[in-house]
Amino acid sequence: MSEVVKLAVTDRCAVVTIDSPPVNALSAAVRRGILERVEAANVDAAVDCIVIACAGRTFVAGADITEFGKPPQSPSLNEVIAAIESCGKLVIAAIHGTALGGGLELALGCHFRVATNDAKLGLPEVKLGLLPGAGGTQRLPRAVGPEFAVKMIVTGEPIGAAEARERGLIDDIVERPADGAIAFAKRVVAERRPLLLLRNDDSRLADARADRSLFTAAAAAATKKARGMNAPLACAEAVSWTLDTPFDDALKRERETFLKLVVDDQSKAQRHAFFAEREAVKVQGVPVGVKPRPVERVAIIGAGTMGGGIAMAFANAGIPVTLIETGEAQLTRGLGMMQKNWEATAARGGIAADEPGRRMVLIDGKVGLEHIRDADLVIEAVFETMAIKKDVFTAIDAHAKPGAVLATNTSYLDINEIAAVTRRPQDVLGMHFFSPANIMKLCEIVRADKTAADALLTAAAVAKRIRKTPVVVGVCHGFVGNRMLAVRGLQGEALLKSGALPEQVDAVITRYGLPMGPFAMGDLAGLDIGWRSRQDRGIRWDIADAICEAGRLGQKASKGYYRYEAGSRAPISDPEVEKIIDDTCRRLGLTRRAIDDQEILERMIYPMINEGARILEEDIAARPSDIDVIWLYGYGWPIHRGGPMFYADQVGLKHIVGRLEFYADHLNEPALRPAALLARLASEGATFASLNAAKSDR
Ligand code: T1G
Repeated sequence: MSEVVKLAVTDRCAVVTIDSPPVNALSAAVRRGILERVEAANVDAAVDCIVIACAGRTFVAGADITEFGKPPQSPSLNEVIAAIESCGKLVIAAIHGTALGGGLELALGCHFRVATNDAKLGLPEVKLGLLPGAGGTQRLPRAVGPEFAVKMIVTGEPIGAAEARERGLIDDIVERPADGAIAFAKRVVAERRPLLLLRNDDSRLADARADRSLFTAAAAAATKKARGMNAPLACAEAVSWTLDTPFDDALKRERETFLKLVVDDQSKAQRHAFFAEREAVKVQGVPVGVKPRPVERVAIIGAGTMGGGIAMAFANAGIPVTLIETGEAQLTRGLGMMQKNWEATAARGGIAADEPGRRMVLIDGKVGLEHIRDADLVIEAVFETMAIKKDVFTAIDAHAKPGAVLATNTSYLDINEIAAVTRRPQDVLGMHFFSPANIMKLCEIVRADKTAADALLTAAAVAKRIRKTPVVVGVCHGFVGNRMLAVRGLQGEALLKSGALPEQVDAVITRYGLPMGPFAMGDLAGLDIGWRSRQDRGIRWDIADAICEAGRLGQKASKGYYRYEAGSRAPISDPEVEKIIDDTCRRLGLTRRAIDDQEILERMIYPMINEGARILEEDIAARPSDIDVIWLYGYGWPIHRGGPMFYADQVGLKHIVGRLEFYADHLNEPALRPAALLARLASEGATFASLNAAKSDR
């Protein structure tokens, strides 16, 4: 009998307990175990009802994602659920933690569901480029109605127990899952309530079948943000079958659609992203037994856009913050921005109306660096010049208590140089947040040469506490993300010289799936930032500099690579820009030519992949999948493309090497010559994924 699924009979109730850590995923062994146990309980005369429960921290968190793409093993989840539905006894699911994907589908196959108050219930398959493949698209609408079901399934967002009961997804909220389920089952038997299966209950579909418009509107609203992804549309279509297709036919079509999506590149990319994120948080190269330092109080220096956003991220996680500025005026402005942001979120219903006040209370605004003395973690977010950073770190060193972790939010600068101005470089590292820092999920944790292992673990642990994804990287100019961004920027400049226009390049990049192209993004951030940084380093980008010299600094000047109407952020092509490009190229003796979209895509993305390979060669990133996580959560890389290094494997490294060599020769750009690692992997027929596997404990 199964080891991962146990059976115990109490008071004529069979409790089937799944015990397969860490999240009771429905592996083949678990599916077999449930089937065995349910069949055994069904024929046991001493049993009246069956409870499906889980041991450990959560109910079933879904199918076992590691099994996807491998030969299917029976029984399938549909077979397990069919066995539950055809068993003649009352079956009830006892939920705690999360009931997700196949886990919720299993529960939807039961007659009743109870859950603990903190439970979360959802069908997140769409986040893996899939749709629920074991009846979720047909049973959930019968539980909560098709309009709400399509929203849950297309967004993949879970709901809490209270809302689940209110909407009819669960029948009751209980203290202790199994005991509560047994008590509920006893009441059902005592009250002789009918044992109705969702597959046979179309009562919640009647309105939508009578008037389809509500459902159509809900499906349209839910799929609005599909942006080139197949799964959201497939999910909405499957739910629509509840309105016009018999249950078993729809179940069959759902399965066929699932099998199509599971082999699709988009789902492979999204499954890669799922595991890449979980690998990234595992800090490499830390001796066993090293523990993070305790962090209760945090001080943030600078209440500007970044400092304010970082402080909000801490307060959002309930962690008190001392926010330090050089003067009252700056402090008041910073605090005002934060209050306004939270109030805007509350106005949109993103947080409760009283939350802005509650979170502002956690922010203690101060003027003067002496106020960092009690902090366990100090995060500096001041102006991005080395001189100012060094001054501030000298002062931090004077005031911070021994053992405090000292982090800089620099986006580019050499953290070894910053650490060297302190007497405790072992406590110094980078915590590079992304704007807006209260929203963006990524935090690059930059390990400097002398950073202590426990300081590193402390920063990673704090990042997770404020719901960020920490990725550890090494010190170089721009670390991982911005270093690759600079290479893309350089190619953007080169493409304009070759003959492309900003709007053509941006269109290719947004069609690929990124939220914005490089030129519109430059205009949003302000072109003077890059211009100043190039001047500091004595670098000239002819066209970009000419645009700035013409006073076109971006949205803040109502013109940059595009022009902007007053009060609008919509980029408008401007013939003036084409003239600047033409004049600059004529002055440089360059002839521009027609450029097709494929060349633009290759010259935008392949050099980034090449730089990614160099970053791996230099151990600035530990794994190719870390680079993917950085681009997915820091730069809006489309999740259904998996990240630049995953994409490289899909395109084929040999092809990319060939194209880079072609461009290096024809554009006379030695920098495009393939990196040694990339060339080696390509010649060996190997992949970046093989490097991930080598570094993973999976
Ligand atoms: N399969 C395999 N491994 C899983 C897993 C799963 N479903 N869920 C988590 N893990 C591993 C994870 O890789 C990590 O491993 C460890 O468990 C802890 O996870 C038929 C098709 C449940 C909210 O999409 O959202 O059902 O790194 O670090 O932060 O229709 O895990 O330690 O080696 O994330 O506390 C649908 C996926 C599947 C839910 C817990 N289900 N999981 O979060 O821990 S498709 C999902 C989560 C499906 C059916 C279809 C989260 C969590 P390691 P963790 P956490």
